[in-house]
Amino acid sequence: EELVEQMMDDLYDGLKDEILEGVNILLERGWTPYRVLTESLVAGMTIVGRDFRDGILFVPEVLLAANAMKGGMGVLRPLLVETDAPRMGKMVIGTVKGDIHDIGKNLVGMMMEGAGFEVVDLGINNPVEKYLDALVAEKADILGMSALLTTTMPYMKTVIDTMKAQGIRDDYIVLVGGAPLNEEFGRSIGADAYCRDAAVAVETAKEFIQ
Ligand code: B1M
Repeated sequence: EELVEQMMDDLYDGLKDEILEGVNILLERGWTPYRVLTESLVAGMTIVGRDFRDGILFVPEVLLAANAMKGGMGVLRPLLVETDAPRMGKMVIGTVKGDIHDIGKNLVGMMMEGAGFEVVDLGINNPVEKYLDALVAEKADILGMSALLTTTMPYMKTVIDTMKAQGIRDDYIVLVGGAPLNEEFGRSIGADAYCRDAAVAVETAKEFIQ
């Protein structure tokens, strides 16, 4: 698809208006919001990530790409969260302390809402107290934590260990995700599950909530 190729270039170049236009055109062509999301925006960001890693792109360019991606997600959001699915449960989600990456977390939040979950988004850079206060105040069923850095992912263990120390670990389903994690890491820190992507997060949450 030519337009999708173009959109990947536009995302790479951080062209938000062009991304908004592309998203709308794909929707008009009958693409599902999820397909637009994964095949144009997420795929485009993967290329940005590769060139960021290889030192071809730098933080300012990646910020622009992230901003363009968020613009596109803004168009898709109402479509993804619109649902007549029965109410499933409540999730508190946030990116861990020291980490400001939020695109993946936002995406998980949207997909969870679309599946009928209520989502409380704590944003980025969350210390353990923020998670625990929100879980209690919101009477949540699920804690979702996101980390994109190898240096911040260990903080997930800090949160789970604090929950254990307070005797509340088993009151919640704890799901973790983010690019540098894997199943083994999830197990080792005592999470209930590692979720590879937003779709897996939804499926996993549904399994646990039943
Ligand atoms: Co950053 N960054 N970044 N960055 N950045 C990465 C993560 C990196 C892998 C890039 C690279 O080198 N290849 C690298 C980490 C290396 C490492 O730790 N091993 C990196 C680095 C080094 C950094 C800085 C340190 C750079 C610097 O300053 N020198 C810095 C750190 C800032 C900080 O957090 N303290 C930094 C900054 C930034 C920007 C601000 C420029 C920007 C973030 C903008 C924003 O989020 N608002 C940014 C971006 C955009 C990236 C990449 C390119 C893309 C991340 C992204 O949005 N992906 C990223 C490269 C990469 O990941 N390959 C990179 C798209 C998103 C849809 O995928 O987030 O993986 P993802 O989410 C997926 C799944 O992981 C999963 O579902 C999502 C949807 O399918 N998932 C969950 C995620 N969270 C979940 C939670 C769940 C369940 C599933 O809970 C239940």
